[in-house]
Amino acid sequence: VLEEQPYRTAYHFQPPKNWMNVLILIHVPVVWHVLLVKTANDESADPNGPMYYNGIYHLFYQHNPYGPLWGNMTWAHSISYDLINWVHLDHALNPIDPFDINGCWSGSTTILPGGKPAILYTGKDTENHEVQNLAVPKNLSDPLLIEWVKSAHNPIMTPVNGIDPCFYRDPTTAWQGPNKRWRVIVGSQTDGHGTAILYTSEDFVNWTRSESPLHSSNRTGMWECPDFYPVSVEGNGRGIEPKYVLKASFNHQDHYVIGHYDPKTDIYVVNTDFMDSALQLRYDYGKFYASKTFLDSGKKRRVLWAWIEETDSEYDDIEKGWSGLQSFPRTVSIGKSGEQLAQWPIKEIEKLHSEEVNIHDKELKGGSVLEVVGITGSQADVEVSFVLPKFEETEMMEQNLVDPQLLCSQNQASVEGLLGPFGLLVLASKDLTEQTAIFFRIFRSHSKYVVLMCSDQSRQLIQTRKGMFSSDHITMVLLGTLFFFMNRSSLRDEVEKTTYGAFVDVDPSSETVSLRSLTSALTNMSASGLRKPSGSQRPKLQIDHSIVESFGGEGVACITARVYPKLATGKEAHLYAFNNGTQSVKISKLSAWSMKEAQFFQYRKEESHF
Ligand code: DQQ
Repeated sequence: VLEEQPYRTAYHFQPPKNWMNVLILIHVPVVWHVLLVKTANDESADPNGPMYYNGIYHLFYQHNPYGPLWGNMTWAHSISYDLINWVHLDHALNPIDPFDINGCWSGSTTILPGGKPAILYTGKDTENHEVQNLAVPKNLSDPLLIEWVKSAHNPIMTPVNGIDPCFYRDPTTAWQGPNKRWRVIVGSQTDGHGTAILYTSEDFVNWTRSESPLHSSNRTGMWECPDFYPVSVEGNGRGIEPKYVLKASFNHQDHYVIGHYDPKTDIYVVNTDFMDSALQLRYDYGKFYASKTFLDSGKKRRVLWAWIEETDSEYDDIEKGWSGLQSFPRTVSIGKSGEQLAQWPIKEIEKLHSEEVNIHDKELKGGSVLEVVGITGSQADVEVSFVLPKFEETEMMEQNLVDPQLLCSQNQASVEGLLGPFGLLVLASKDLTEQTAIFFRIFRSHSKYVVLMCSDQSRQLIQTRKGMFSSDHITMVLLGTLFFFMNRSSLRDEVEKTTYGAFVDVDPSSETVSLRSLTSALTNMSASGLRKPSGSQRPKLQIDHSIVESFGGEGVACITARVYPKLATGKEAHLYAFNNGTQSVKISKLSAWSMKEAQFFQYRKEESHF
């Protein structure tokens, strides 16, 4: 399948497509036959209602069962014992009732007292108005919770009293306040500004709108798929003091704020509001949308999923017969600064590790490229730490803090600097005609250093003094300057090749924090007593055919990119480390693993003959 479908992933969650296989799942006390059947043309979008329930992980997601483009929104349902291997079940919610006939849109699950899960979701009703609905498992003794029934009370929340029926959706997981009343928020907009409308309820069926929203912001438009949850912070000897994260999806990006929430009064006060801070806190600075977290009570962690869109054309999606991936699940917790979240691929990723390659203490001179051989370049997990030399000077950043994406676009992997660009070339063809560069550059901005992380997929005419990538691609020489026409991530013209950027762990008030995460040599250079980075601070990358997820600075700066190489597919995909700065850098350690394929099965229940 991977040969016919070079962009299908091996370990990122996707709906079934052209899979044929047989599995027997024995589930005490029932014996199930599970067969894999052929299906075609699937679209998968927002993760919905992920939950951990009675030892099983459930993932629901926005799904078009009839085609590879958005439409006919249905809640597809898959289950897993390890968040790695999945069984696709029957759809949980189909758009067939007056209150959701035009689509079962996004929502969440809540586990009610007594261990009863409930789904709250948005229905597009007969008038195309957005309303909120309730569904519960048909049979709680079914360990897989395959069938769900919609409440006879639906819709249970409607767009009245000034709520725009076209901007009213995506209820969160509900939570109980000290008075035991349930609370839930619904994404909306008021006068064009993003709003989280707050509702409360005694019985989970009758909901009352609170006078004030939980939060709103006049710096954003409509909020889709809000998420609201506590994150624990170590107090100064006062134990654990939770902060609360509010995430909202807008502008094709997932932004979050951190603040204090008083469950008695439902007053939420944020540290810095959406779009206000120079950092503009986001889960991910690449493609990552409509995300949703859940509490994994088994492993005591919060896990984050997101919809990763295609960036090829709709025509390509129709050709491929599918579109949309789910991000690899990440743990999310508060970062060391207490001001940002840190994400990391869940530990279970190690189950898929196969061949391993290690490189230690390898100097990368300016202008050099080093191939990492011995692993599957199209399907890999990579961790690397770079050590910089002692340095006196580096490039100045003109303004205090500018847009990192813009900085990355202007200073691509091939644009020589002093300290950087250095990093990895992934999904690269042997001759480097195709390559996606994940790299760092160090700038000085006034009295502090700033670490920029970029994911460079671009296709641009670029100018450089020296051509390190491929002399085949020199298109002209003008006044001693070389001009290169770089296709970078793909020779294909019709795919989007946006360059993404993020500042790594920058805390404008503390140089220590901003530099800690990258290298120990940076540590040496500073007299401010910076700590040596631990293993987990090493940048990490997950490569899976058409997706690259990169984690910098202990996971406070993450960038996900979709890449559609023409040459660098399957066995032709290579991995390189590179340095295109004038100063040498050292790889103190690089570990890379080929990744095995995760198993995906389609469930079909049959009469048992056992
Ligand atoms: N997708 C759903 C909506 C949500 C949007 C519809 C976000 O409920 O707001 O498929 O991608």
